[in-house]
Amino acid sequence: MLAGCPTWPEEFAERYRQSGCWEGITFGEMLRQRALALGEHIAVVCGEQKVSYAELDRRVDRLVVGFQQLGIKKQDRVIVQLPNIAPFFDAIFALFRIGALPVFALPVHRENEIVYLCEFSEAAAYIIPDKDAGYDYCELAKKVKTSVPGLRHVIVAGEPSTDEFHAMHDLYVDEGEELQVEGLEGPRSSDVAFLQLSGGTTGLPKLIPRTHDDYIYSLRMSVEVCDLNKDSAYLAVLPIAHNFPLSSPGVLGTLYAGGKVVLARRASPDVAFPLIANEGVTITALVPPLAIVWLDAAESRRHELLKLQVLQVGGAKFSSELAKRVKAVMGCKLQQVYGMAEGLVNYTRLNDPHDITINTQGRPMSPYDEVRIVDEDDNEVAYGEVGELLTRGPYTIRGYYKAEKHNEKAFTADGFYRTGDLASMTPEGYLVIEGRSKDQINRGGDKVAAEEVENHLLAHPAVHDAAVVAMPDEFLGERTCAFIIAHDQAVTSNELKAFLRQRGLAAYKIPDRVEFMDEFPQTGVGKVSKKSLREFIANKQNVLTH
Ligand code: OOB
Repeated sequence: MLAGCPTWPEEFAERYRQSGCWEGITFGEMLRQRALALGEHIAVVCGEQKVSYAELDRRVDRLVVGFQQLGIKKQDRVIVQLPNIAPFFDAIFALFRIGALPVFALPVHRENEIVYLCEFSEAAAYIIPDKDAGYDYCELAKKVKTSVPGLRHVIVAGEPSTDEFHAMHDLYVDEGEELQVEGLEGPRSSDVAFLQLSGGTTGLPKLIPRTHDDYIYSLRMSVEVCDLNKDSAYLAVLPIAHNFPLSSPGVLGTLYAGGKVVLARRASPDVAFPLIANEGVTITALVPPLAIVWLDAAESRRHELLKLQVLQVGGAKFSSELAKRVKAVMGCKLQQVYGMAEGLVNYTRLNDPHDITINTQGRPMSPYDEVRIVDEDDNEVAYGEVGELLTRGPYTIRGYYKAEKHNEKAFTADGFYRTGDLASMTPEGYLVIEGRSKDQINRGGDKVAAEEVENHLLAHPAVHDAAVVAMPDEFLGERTCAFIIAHDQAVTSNELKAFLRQRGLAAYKIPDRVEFMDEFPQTGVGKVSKKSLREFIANKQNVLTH
């Protein structure tokens, strides 16, 4: 097992194995099994390209050898920052087979995040597209490579702009050659398969170690709850490196079920609706702001959505008013999904009564998930009362990667993960998300750690103090407001935003609004009262809009 990854105590591991949660197979084996069973059945559709299960399996083997020839080996970490394109699957399954660990970055991440990920995970390689959505990832990689000398290889799924980088298409060895490569021991199912990025509440993002056993179990349960099979077609519109479209049931769940993954390069109805019609898409997943855009477009375009059976919405709270519109406007079932990259995933079930589907965020997908809702003293509260949600189970991590100190706070002594979400539970066991106790802004599904942005703001010479909070927003649910006490009264909001951009911070973390103050409101013990700041900005917005 990779050092720095806390794992389940043996008695729990034993229970999860005995009860059949953990099947004992790796991702590499899972793909091989599907290829043998399904052969030429289509696994992935990306634009004109259609890849069968057998072909995907062969491509992966050919790439395994290419990666090995570069020196990528078991337990190496490899940053994967790819958009929704077919080579994503070649790359991650090849790494899985070697036992190297993808570290999943999102396409929106920039120099600041990538340099940190490379350094913290001591990455051996970094995989990027050449360009995507008008952004040049080779330029980004050049900057990253200069800052991180230990990064051995940059691999481009596309055309590299410099000879220093490898074109991924050159790394696939010819068919047959892979048979000559020996000594591939591969990982065990209990090994960590990859590292996911956490939404974060601290100054620096945390990495989430997920094992083959635990993640494949989460796929199996998702597939069961979402009723996926060989005839299902899942449209990936959200970036597939994120846990929701990756595994709930997402693209990997679809491959587990033997279905067809359809990749969308853009999330807009103009791109996605024709794909739904032409590829016979049966299920897709959105965050709430996108669901609003789709609902509006669907009013006049319902004929394109006839095959769609299920629309999943999650990542942030979906209001019941919007939830009510889904069936009427889009003609398909709504499924609410409340999950987290750390593990626990909750779904409303496809046959749940309307009232539950509209008003709750679902219930845990596994009978082995343990959830507790507790007050500030960690005592359990009664049904219907609000408290912090704690969870433990066969696919929920026991600790972040190399974060011993933080883990003491983020997990209870008996291994429950403190989600930082405020929830209540109905007598039927369904969860309703009521708010958040963690210092994070949920910007329409994109998570922003207040402390991370505050630290960047504090690096500006004119900033004396900074406090970042959420402000309500009709479209995104929340946006980010930065309160600043400045040394230098001349500094402007635009200057501060430009400063953060210059530091290479991803765009979604740049505050939407900056407010200057002489001093911050304080709590009884003299801490900055973020509650007062949130109220202040919400009131100010109200005054402006009414
Ligand atoms: C998903 O994963 P993350 O890791 O980006 O974010 C997790 C956090 C949760 O702790 C919660 O604060 C929020 O996102 N969240 C929701 C929600 N789904 C996630 N808050 C309210 N309502 C919901 N339906 O976002 C994620 C991972 C797997 C499946 C679905 C979402």
